[in-house]
Amino acid sequence: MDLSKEKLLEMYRTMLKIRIFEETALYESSRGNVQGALHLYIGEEAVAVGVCANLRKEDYITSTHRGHGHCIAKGADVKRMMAELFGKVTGYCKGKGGSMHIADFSIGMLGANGIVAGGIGMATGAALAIQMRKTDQVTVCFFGDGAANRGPFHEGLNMAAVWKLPVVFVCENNRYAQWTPQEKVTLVTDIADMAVAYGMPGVSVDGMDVMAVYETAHQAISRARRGEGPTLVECKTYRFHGHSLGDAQQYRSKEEVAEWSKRDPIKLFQAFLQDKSLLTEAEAKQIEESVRREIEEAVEFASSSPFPPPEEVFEDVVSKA
Ligand SMILES: Cc1ncc(C[n+]2csc(CCOP(=O)(O)OP(=O)(O)O)c2C)c(N)n1
Ligand SMILES: [Mg+2]
Repeated sequence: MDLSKEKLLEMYRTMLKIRIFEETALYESSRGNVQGALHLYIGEEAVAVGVCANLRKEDYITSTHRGHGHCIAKGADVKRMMAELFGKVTGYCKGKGGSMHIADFSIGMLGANGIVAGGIGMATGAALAIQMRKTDQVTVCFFGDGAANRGPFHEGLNMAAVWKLPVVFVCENNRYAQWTPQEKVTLVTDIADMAVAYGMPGVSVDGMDVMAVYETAHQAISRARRGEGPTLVECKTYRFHGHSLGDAQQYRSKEEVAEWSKRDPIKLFQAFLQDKSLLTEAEAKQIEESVRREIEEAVEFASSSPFPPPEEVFEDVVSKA
């Protein structure tokens, strides 16, 4: 696949941006500045970036409880994201939603989602809307291996296949649903094999390799854009941190984490770019410094923004007292 140097470096920068955003959020959480839960995407950056590098601004994505990477890869503003984590009025949900409710319709980011598999029905519906409007947009639905065992997975994939909807289902198989290993709850090794049940193509790809993800997603997204229907893409990946903050991680060994960490997707991509003489050590450092500055500015923005005023506590919420 022929991608320009500019595009490849942009992908590299976005992966770093996700990583540094989250490392910073974790640090700020330890200082008491983040309100609510944090599910870190660290280790899985190649999936969001490899997929979203194929998307246009007007395309849609749906996300999960582990959504920062999807938001950033689709072009969300890290200042408003950080402010949302800090519970500030300048955040995406005016500080009332937190990490799991970030959405930005202006860039087609239809929402993180605290309900496991909740995005599958939304993505299918958004794809139906595209089909009815007869545009060539596509929807990408990100979800986890755990979500593949919930009812909406069956309903969404079946309907999307039958109606040939322009949607790509991207399963981020990080081997665990909270503390439950995949093999305890799913007897197929490759979740991509489940696609057979719906009559759609299913492809399994190395989710630590951003170029492999890009190429696989490219095929699936192009197919959807041509009106040929959905694909199930399974990305084999791994989260380097616990499920969320305070996870003692007794369900996996330190050795297992260390083994997967050797295939850190950012380091792999850096090595790939250096091997192709597309990135020097000095350029890598420069990119990292510029990303660090951008995230520092986001923290400054979040810190200096006010909390929502108490008199607005019942505004923007679904139910009122
Ligand atoms: C319907 C529903 N059931 C249970 C939960 C609690 N819960 C939150 S995340 C999670 C695990 C999800 O695993 P997976 O889909 O593999 O995503 P991952 O966390 O690995 O990214 C569970 C069970 C929930 N949020 N929603
Ligand atoms: Mg999982």
